[in-house]
Amino acid sequence: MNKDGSGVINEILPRKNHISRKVPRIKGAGSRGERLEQIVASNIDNLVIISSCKNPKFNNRLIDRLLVCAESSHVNSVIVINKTDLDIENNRAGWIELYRKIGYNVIETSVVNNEGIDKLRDALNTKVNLIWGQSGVGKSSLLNSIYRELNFKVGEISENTSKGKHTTVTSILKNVGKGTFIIDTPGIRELDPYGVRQEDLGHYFKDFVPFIHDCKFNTCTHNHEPGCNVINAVREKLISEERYHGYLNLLETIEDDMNF
Ligand SMILES: Nc1nc2c(ncn2[C@@H]2O[C@H](COP(=O)(O)OP(=O)(O)OP(=O)(O)O)[C@@H](O)[C@H]2O)c(=O)[nH]1
Ligand SMILES: [Mg+2]
Ligand SMILES: [Zn+2]
Repeated sequence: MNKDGSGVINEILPRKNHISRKVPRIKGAGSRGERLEQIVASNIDNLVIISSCKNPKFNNRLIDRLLVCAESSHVNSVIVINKTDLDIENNRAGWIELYRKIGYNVIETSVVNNEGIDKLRDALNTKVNLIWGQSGVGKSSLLNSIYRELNFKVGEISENTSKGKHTTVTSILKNVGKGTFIIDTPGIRELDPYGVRQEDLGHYFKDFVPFIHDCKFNTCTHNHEPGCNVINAVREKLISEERYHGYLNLLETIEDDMNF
């Protein structure tokens, strides 16, 4: 309890799940050393992954990393592609098709055009929602447009880098009524899932799962092994090459850091 009487713990509820990551590296500290688990939130129903079409540019690699966090924690994910008003060429279409085909709920939104806001509200309704994504993608803006009373601080985008300026600096949980909770979080700079072993990573790529069991070795990491059915599926275009490259990129990070 704090001196002013606030912050009382009434009851500790059982933890049905938790979302975690490796503690981010300190800038300039090098890549050596153990990276501990940072628990971001517990008892989550939805990991709401916010991305943007532009400013900052669409980042499918980060989406894939966030999906691994959700899958490995058995948490449902919702993918939001925001700022559709800036994507006049409709570059997002292929990505939307890809993630929907895998089975994810993908919602297109624009705070400017008020597009998809009702759909997003419905997806969050009666759930505990962790809102996660890069700085500047519009996490706080989207929450403000769904729940007018929130009035979260919204930042601008740097003209030079098209990136956000880390406006939200601490995670905030709010009860927005009818059993709906939202957690707005600061923008992610880097994200390494915690406690995921090389031989398990493939299981967290939902589109790989139907193929994994026919790999020659049951410890297959789908990288170089002979008789790998995931590699076959990529060749036959049954798995997207982009997803496979995202997988290899993550596999390498896990290899780099044996301490988890
Ligand atoms: N064009 C356009 N701009 C948007 C949209 N949504 C948000 N923005 C702008 O994007 C900028 C960043 O929005 P924020 O809501 O602060 O982004 P955030 O994800 O909360 O960023 P951090 O708190 O830094 O992690 C602001 O200038 C918003 O006005 C959108 O749908 N379209
Ligand atoms: Mg914010
Ligand atoms: Zn394999």
